[in-house]
Amino acid sequence: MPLTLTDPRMQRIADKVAASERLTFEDGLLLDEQADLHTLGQLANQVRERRNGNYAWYNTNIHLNPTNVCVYRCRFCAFRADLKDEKAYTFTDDMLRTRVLEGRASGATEIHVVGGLHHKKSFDWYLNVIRVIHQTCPEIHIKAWTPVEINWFAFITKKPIRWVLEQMVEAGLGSMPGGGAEIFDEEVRRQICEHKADSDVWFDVHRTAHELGLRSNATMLYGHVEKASHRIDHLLRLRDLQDQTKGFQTFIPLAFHPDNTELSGIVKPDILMDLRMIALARLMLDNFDHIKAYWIMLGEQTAQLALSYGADDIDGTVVHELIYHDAGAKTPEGMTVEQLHRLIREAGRIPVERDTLYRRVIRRGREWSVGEPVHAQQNA
Ligand code: V47
Ligand code: SF4
Repeated sequence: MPLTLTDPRMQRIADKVAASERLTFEDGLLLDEQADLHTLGQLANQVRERRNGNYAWYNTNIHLNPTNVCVYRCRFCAFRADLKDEKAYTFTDDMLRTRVLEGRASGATEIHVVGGLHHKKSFDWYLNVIRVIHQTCPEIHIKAWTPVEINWFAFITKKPIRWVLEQMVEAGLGSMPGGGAEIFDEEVRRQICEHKADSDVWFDVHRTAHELGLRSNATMLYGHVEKASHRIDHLLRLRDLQDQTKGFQTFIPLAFHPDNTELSGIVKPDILMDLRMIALARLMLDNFDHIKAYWIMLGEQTAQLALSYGADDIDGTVVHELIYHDAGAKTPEGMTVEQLHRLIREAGRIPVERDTLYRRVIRRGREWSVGEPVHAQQNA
């Protein structure tokens, strides 16, 4: 029987949540493995409403994956291609400009840039991707590269990670997304993404980015070979770095999509697991302001429900998303602002447009500007 508040251990956890006390590894394990879903959701919703009131954040953004050619072969990845594959592609400068101008025309305040590690492309090529985007539309915030890419750039240039990040910032980089985290446990990494940057590198890059004043996000890929203990360990490692740097903004649990991957024998996590992960993240990451229900990956209805299970952010009007759609996501590749508003209001929340740094976006016709950052806990 799933545990509810009639169980004394669950009641102790509920008391801690009510008193804003930190949960332990053992608490997390109990919640992940044994808690009744709705009890878990109610506890997470308490934290969510305490921090973010009734608001649900979204942003108007576009995605750009400059190349899918990649030296690595992560077993969960359906996006990558070999150089000679039919589906291999690489953006030219003109394609970059076209995509960014398309983004500006649709009102985007952010561009999210990640891709493969192309062994024929130099660091200057990657730097140029950021420079061209920035020069084409300097008002659009560039959220780009994962530690896997930053580490690759350090490897090909034989320069320190700090130097790589500084070059990127000079070219126009504004912040970093949360990808490449997968599951930090080394044995799980060996099974799903051997050879790729390890968890020490992932943390080193984010720590350095935070030291340079960049904000970043964090993710966790769940629903493949990992166990509950790996998930809790993952969340606690993030909580530790956040205690030290306070540089993370948002945590995004990512459900594994198995289609067209080497792990296609695994069944995709169901809605119950998706909601559990959102709630668990909200409860364990007590020093993260935001938990994102990435609707592209969860589907619209699960994302709506997630807004009552701990999530306060729903990502954006993402267009041209490839990573999940290559892996079988059936959601549309983009959604309009009107559709996003409807989705959030139907869930009983108030939609608020934010920029990448969680400042309210104020729109007048086709023009937009930003207000002050809205700090979590001030909104309630
Ligand atoms: O690192 C790859 C994951 C990540 C699959 O920071 C897969 O705002 C599931 O990090 N099934 C990239 N997941 C996406 C990402 C992200 C997405 C949305 C918002 C933000 C943000 C970051 O996608 C990769 C990997 O963990 N991924 N393939 C797959 N088949
Ligand atoms: Fe390459 Fe990223 Fe796919 Fe891994 S997840 S194979 S690093 S594109």
